[in-house]
Amino acid sequence: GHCDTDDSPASFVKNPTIKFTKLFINGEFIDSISGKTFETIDPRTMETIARIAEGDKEDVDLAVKAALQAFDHGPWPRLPGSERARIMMKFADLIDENVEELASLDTIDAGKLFTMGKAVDIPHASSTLRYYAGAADKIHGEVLKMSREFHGYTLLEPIGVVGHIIPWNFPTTMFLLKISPALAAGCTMVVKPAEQTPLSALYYAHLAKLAGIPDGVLNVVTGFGPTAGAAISSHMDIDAVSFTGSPEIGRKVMQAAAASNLKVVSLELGGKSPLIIFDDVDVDMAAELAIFGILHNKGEICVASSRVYVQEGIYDELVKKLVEKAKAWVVGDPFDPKVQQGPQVDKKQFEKILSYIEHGKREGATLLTGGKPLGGKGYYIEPTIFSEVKEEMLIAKDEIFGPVMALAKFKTMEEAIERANSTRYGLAAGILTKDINVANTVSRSIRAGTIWINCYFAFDNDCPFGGYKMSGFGRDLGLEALHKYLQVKSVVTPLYNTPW
Ligand code: TXE
Repeated sequence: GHCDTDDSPASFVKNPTIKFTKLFINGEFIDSISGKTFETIDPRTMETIARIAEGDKEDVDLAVKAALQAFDHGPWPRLPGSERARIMMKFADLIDENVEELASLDTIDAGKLFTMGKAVDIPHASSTLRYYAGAADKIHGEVLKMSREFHGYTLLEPIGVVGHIIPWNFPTTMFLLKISPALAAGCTMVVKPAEQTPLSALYYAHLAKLAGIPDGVLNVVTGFGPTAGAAISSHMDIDAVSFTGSPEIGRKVMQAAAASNLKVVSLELGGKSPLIIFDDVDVDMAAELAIFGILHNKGEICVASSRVYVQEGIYDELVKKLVEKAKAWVVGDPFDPKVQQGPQVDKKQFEKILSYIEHGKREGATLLTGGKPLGGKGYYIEPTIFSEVKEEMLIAKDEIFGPVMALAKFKTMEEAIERANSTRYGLAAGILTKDINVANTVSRSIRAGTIWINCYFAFDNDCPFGGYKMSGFGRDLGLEALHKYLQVKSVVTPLYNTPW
């Protein structure tokens, strides 16, 4: 039910002063060249929080110039890895020291739960920085086994100037997940945060400078996709672009990269992840995990367990529990510690979700619970469950990116594998069973980048994360991600008979 009690936290946290609203280029906060600004909106109140500098192509040019200068002549790529690590560790400490303010910015900007930001998202983001700081002085190539009398070895060099284009659903996680490996590698970069959530990104830029990251290494250009975003993907002096967002824009990023300088592209494009629940599990635990898998972060999560397949033996019992739990799920002000689900990020997403719900009804799926906005102010939507969902329905095919579960019944493991794979996405999958043979078979049969067995959302800095199929390519996190930002150079010299 709706919850509007509002007892904690303190009001200064709920109404943070917005300190940074300008572009961060070459170590300075500056206005956009055009002087234009855009509004960032609080999805709880639908009111403007602040006006933010609107970067466009010329501003991206300026940021890339600074990044190129910092790459070609600045200290960052030339520092010993241990020195980059020291500065990154300091950056991480500053994030921890400002955890409340940062969590608060993401709550007002994205409608995210404050308690979750403070306890999980922000501390995890600083841990990501520390993970890659720890790798910064361990980046090295190998000695090659040459077939003739040559000495050959590889050098791992930073790829150059990197562009990061990120979405709004995890403003903090996305920002740190992209910049941390690139910083460790010795790259310089331009980040374009999503237009819905620019606030924390600018705060991170400020903290990076305080930590001692040299000017020009980390630039943040706030603005819109078709202007600032497209200027990054088509820039001639950006060597690699890392994008997280929709498949539609991922395609555009790749096209722009191809049409310009053939920059290296990596894409993370969301998913329609199946959670497969077998007969032998604890039904209550399974229901808990399935509900969390779709309702966490209001369903605005690329690995949401948006398709739930339940084996017939426990189907009726599980469905009953799912509906009970969905009805008890608390939707309301994300600052309230009792609340489990805040508002959707903006009007566009809110309307998109509601239109998928209408599709679901028209396509003949059974609406078990939810299906409506909460009413009143703010982009709140009821936790929604559809059953009898078939793979050919739109609500089973498309990423809804909201609190909408698509439920289906299955008989055999083979059927579950087949149906779980019948999607163009391949980001993640969950398997709940006590049978090790089933877990092993299914995990190897699902075409997805991450498989969670008897858990869900079990992210770790050391776990590479990314997609199969149309969920994209390239990996974030893990040592794997470091290699997106490194070039391999082979160096060869004669062993004995130098000709002079
Ligand atoms: O994404 P966009 P939107 C999915 C999710 C969601 C849908 C639409 O299903 O409902 O996408 O969300 C920038 N050149 N995901 O419209 O447009 C844009 O400014 C370069 C899944 O917000 O892809 C923002 O910074 N950049 C996902 C970023 O791309 C451009 C997370 C993402 O926005 C651009 C978000 C252009 N032409 C949405 N146009 C995930 N993988 O987790 C826009 N952008």
